Amino acid sequence: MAVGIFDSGLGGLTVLDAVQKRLPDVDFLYYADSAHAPYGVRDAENIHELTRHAVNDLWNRGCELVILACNTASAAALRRMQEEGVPEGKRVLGVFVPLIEALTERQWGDNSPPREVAIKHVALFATPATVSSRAFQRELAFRAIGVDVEAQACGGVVDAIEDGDMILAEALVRSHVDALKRKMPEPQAAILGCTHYPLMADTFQAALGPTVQVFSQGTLVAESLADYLQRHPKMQGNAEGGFLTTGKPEFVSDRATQFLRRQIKFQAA
Ligand code: DGN
Repeated sequence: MAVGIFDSGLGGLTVLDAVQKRLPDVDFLYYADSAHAPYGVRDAENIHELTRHAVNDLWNRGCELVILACNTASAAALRRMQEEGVPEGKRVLGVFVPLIEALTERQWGDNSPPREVAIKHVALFATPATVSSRAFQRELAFRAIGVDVEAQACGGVVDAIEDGDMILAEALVRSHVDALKRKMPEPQAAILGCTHYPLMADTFQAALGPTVQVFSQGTLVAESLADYLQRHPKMQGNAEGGFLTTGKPEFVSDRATQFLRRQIKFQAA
């Protein structure tokens, strides 16, 4: 029994880590499309194609529920995949809704009309593809009115983190926060809308200042998933847990072990 977790590469391991801590009795089948990562600089059509292929693979391996841990894939592909229709008994969910529910203090599955919320000025930090999709703003508009979102495309941060160059990653984060503040001097909240950014949460918080509430995804997704599985226990499916990659398994295992600081062994997808 395993829930599928899809990411373009290793970043989704931050989400996996959080859901495993929250749900220690649930198995997960993690799928990294390392051969095509990063997605953040690809066009929406290509991201949709790659995401659909990977999600189909996870469904065919017996996962009933697949979480798109990748924001870029959630932004470019999720709504379209849901509209195209998913096979009977299968589900695919993304990472934006738990974030937006936390921001708007709405309950999971609350489909009432959009309403006024307390936080009015929100900074969104994400990859260029997520920012240009405007998917976060679209989803937010279904649930809240009067919220002003200023988005900052954080080019280079994912690559710096994946290369283990944290000094460069920190410098880039600071310069992206400065750029955001030139457009929105006093954000009340900041959304870290990329799998990799929780690893830089302290740098974001320091650059933004102590009054800004920083929302990261891992724990929010974990809470939403725990709630969902309690109501839909059969969605745990009948796949075996583990780690799959479209890249070279040994290379990806080494990088993943460094990234998460625990031993991880990937197999070829
Ligand atoms: N996983 C991607 C995201 O959350 O946007 C970041 C990595 C990438 O493919 N650019």
